[in-house]
Amino acid sequence: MARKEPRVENVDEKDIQVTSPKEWAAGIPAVYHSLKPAVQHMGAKRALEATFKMNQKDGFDCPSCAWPDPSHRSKFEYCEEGVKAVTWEASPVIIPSEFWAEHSITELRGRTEYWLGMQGRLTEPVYKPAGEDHYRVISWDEAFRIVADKLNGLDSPHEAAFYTSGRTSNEAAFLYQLLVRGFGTNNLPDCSNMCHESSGWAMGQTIGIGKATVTYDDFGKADLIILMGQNPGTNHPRMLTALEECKRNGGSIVAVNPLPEAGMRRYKNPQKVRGIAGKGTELADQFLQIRLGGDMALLQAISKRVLEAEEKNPGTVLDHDFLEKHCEGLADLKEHLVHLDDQTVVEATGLPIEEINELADRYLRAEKVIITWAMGITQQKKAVPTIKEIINLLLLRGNIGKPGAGAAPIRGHSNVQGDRTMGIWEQMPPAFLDALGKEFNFDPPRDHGVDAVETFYKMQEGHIKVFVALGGNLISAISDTQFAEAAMQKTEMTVQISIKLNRSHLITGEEALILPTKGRTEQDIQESGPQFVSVEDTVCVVHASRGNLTPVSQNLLSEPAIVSRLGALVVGDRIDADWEGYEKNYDLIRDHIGRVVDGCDNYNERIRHEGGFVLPNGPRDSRTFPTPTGKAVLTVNDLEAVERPEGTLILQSLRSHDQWNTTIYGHNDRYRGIRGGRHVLFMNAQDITELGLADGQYVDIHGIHHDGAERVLRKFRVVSYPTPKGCVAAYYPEANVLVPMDHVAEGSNTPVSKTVLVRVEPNLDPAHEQAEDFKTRAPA
Ligand SMILES: Nc1nc2c(c(=O)[nH]1)N[C@H]1C(S)=C(S)[C@@H](COP(=O)(O)OP(=O)(O)OC[C@H]3O[C@@H](n4cnc5c(=O)[nH]c(N)nc54)[C@H](O)[C@@H]3O)O[C@H]1N2
Ligand SMILES: Nc1nc2c(c(=O)[nH]1)N[C@H]1C(S)=C(S)[C@@H](COP(=O)(O)OP(=O)(O)OC[C@H]3O[C@@H](n4cnc5c(=O)[nH]c(N)nc54)[C@H](O)[C@@H]3O)O[C@H]1N2
Ligand code: SF4
Ligand SMILES: [Mo]
Repeated sequence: MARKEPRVENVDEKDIQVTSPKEWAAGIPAVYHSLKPAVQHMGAKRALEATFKMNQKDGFDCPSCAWPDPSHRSKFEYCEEGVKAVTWEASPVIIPSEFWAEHSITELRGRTEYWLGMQGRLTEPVYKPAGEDHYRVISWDEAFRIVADKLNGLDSPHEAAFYTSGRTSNEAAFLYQLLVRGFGTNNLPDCSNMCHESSGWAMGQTIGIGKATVTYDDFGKADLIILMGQNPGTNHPRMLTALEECKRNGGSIVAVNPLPEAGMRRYKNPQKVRGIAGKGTELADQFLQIRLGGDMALLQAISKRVLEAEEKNPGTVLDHDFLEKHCEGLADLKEHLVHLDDQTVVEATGLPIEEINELADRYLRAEKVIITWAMGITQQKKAVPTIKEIINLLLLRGNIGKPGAGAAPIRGHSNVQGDRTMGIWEQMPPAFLDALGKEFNFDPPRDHGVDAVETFYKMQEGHIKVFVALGGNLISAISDTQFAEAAMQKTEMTVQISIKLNRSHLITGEEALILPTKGRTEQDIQESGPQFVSVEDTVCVVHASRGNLTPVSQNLLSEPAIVSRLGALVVGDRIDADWEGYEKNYDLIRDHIGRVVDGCDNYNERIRHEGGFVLPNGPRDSRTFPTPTGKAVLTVNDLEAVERPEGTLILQSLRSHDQWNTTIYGHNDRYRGIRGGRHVLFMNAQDITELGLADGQYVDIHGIHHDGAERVLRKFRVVSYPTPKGCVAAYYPEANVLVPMDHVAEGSNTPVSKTVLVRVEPNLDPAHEQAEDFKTRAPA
């Protein structure tokens, strides 16, 4: 394919513009904005080929988020974000061989993630020898040999860590964990460690399974959906269609969020005439503008009101039959919540008591309730107990295991849930390891491996010497950027299997390699013919995904091919694996999956059914709870206030509308009214005044932590925004500099990216003292 030049605009943070935040999401502007870049970069033909196959039964799974497809699909089962993801991946712009001689690694480190991503697709394996500052192109054989020799030369397999990001297919993930365990370690950190790990722990300990207990159709059947700590308008856009369906069927929706996110207010469905012409559907019936970290108190307050209502009208409020048959712990929970006082709740949540009462009334009136949540809940110090409180509230009225009701952690990466099902976890349970060992005739390691945060401590201590990543951009995604980069640079070798350039390729070990791979959208033809892969969505539906575009280069290997070739050299015949065969025919991988992974029997056959199949889920299907006692557990959790000393603020880090995690598509955050920049700090107007600052002023944001280390982000613009007093927000991954590595959720070790203590000071750089060029929003 002919090289096309990347078009990279020069983004000057000085020209940032701010207007009022939007009240609605999607509709015509969204479709227009989404199609424009696709057509510009890809050419109309390739763009159309891509979008028409996205999320169709014979096409590829949208590589963006994990939101499910309805069983009746329209011709346009995609959203703006999906189109952006596909465009970013499938644009036929490639990095030429000369690039590596022209740019030193040091120079590239000065570039932004946006610039790096816009250079185009990686198509050749490259290698940076020790002591050099440039990558150079090498052959695939050389690349595999260098990595294998290094791994095989380690004193212990635990000196290597193997990261996975959640776009990886089930087939690649299964082979990868086999390679790692065959090699002899459980060091399998993944993006989930930073994402829904807290959900997995809390749900595992209470209902016995860390996955959503709802199906797609349940959203349309619910009387009430409570969305907590989630911004679906940007991060799961087609979820708004499911919410709209709930409303059309007479259900109501409540959003609990510090920010009035656009999609929560009004939604214009781009696939419906009324969405384009009308005002759209009002989605949220109630919006509770909660303080950062206040959710646990809110949930306890609602549960307490449920229990009080039962006291008043015995036998009519709780689902006694369900509680007796299927649950334990009710008495302790009752006893605990009696002592909760309203004052504590009001302080923690910042919510008027009337709003809390209103939500309790809504909950009591509804027969079928779904609670959904995402990063606003999971990336908190008390995330695990908070999610346990979600489960408590649901269990009290039997809202698990019946139509239109359930617990719904909304996953991020398109296959992050499938990767876990396939064994990507540093702590897979013994039953899985037994089955794996039996299938491949070896003894898998049993000691738990390291998670994402632990990986960095082990690197810093010199215990992890080789780092391999199957996708992702861990150095930008993890907390404490300075600490993390220093730790990564202590390793002896870093190996990144990637589709595009990112910062993780530039913060390297002594030696480093980049192995380019095919994307989800691209055809994958092997010796036995065209191949497909499979993925699992947020509601446990497993289905096939077939790329249809011509790969941007014929030199690319698929992820399963890369992992098999490494497996042959690193593990070889130490286990009974047909490494050569897997690459030729992915059915062979699926045969193993069918025998090893719970719920995947006859995988090859069932994955070929139209629309795939649904994995079993005890709580959802039959109110069977795979806990040690066979019962769902109501838990007692102690509240702890988020401390905010005078003069400090609590910062959350979040996603803009123009990014995919660490991938920056552009510099606008349309729904929040930001154009042309990302270096902004959203702040409550009263805080701005009290701190003697002005809207639009440049400030420095200092992290405050007991270790006293300097963590600072300089020259960010203050943007007056409807966020609760004391709570500020900035974009991830820029804000990761401020999150201390040991600031993690209790129990799940997930970085607490949503409550970081900071201090804000005027930036004293004379050139920026005045913010005259700042275009403030017109008064609302
Ligand atoms: N376009 C796009 N789609 C994506 C992604 C992307 O980057 N871009 N990322 C994917 C991934 S991996 C994930 S995990 C998901 C993330 O999806 P989200 O969880 O929606 O992502 P965030 O931007 O982190 O937004 C967190 C939301 O929680 C709110 N929040 C923060 N703190 C609190 C709190 O203490 N309490 C409550 N109640 N709310 C709070 C924030 O205001 C914000 O609305 O999206 C996935 N989809
Ligand atoms: N402060 C803060 N930190 C956070 C978060 C937050 O909200 N705040 N969110 C956390 C969350 S929820 C997550 S999930 C993590 C995300 O952490 P990661 O999953 O590590 O990061 P991504 O940005 O999703 O990874 C993007 C890279 O993946 C590669 N890639 C894309 N598609 C493919 C593919 O098909 N194959 C391969 N091999 N590579 C591919 C590309 O090279 C791209 O640069 O970040 C976490 N970090
Ligand atoms: S909602 Fe998520 S999976 Fe669906 S099209 Fe949009 S980005 Fe893709
Ligand atoms: Mo995520």
